[in-house]
Amino acid sequence: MKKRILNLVVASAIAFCGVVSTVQAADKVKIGFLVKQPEEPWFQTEWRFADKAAKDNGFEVLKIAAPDGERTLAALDSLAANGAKGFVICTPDPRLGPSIVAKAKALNLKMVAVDDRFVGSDGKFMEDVPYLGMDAHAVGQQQGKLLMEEAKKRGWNLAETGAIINTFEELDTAHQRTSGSVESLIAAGFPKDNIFNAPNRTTDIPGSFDASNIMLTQHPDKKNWLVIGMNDNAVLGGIRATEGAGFKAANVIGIGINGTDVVAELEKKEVTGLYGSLLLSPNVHGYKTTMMVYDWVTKGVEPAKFTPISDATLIMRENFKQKLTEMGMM
Ligand code: FCA
Repeated sequence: MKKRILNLVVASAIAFCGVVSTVQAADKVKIGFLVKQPEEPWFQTEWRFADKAAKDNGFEVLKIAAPDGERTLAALDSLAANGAKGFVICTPDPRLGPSIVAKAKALNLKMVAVDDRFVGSDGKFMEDVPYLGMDAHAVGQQQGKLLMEEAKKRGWNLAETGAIINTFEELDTAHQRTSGSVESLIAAGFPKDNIFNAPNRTTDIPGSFDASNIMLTQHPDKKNWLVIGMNDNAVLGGIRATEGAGFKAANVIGIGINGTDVVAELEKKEVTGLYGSLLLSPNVHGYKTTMMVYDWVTKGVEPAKFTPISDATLIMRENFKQKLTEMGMM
């Protein structure tokens, strides 16, 4: 009998705890984190650190894929319906800015843009929307400078060297990076006539592979290639294209941007044309933007309109594991 009563007490205690924890979960502040390319390790890393911010501070992050305008706007409705108070977004298209702002206002959601800055109907940045991003031009300049240093180290004849520039002009951050890179090439004495723009249709490996491939076919006289692009995938596609065209790793130098999306490449047994990547701070991008929204909705602290993040570290085969581990990303 005693045992039965004890069991009953334990059971009701468990049930009570269950109710309490459900209530707590329902009460937790919810914040959305929408990204344009959830398959990219860059965005997965941002998500991971957004989750860390939530765990450290006892709130919840709703991670949502937003690959196009329709799904982005629908996601905002469902965020509001789920009781979210705000969101961070890397938009699939900066020109969606005005519709996203209007929808967020109507649903009473606070928002911070990350990585890709909103562009208004006048073609100018929507500077009223809080934004966190990197100094894209400076990072591009660094990419070009490092590529030239490595080409010089290899003793390449620049007259026989081509540079493929994987461009994506409709995205400002991409334009800033690739134009910065080209500036550095020219400043370091790279022949202008050997710089070939390869407009990418999509910002992924197939997009840069196709565009780079066309350039390689059009310039069969070049013996060496520099591969440039706005991020790791834009460079990786170019590297794959040089391999397809029969170039050896010794005749190709590519340096990515992001650092998150080259781990598998740098782990390959055989050295490839990908020399390294400029590792940015997706940990900071993910954690900080999430906290900006959280502090805004819970404490009324309005975030700065522009938060620049400027660190970029060159990672290569020799140091990538150590650097990524140091930053909690391995
Ligand atoms: C853009 C790119 C991402 C990353 C980010 C900082 O959104 O698409 O790969 O480089 O900027």
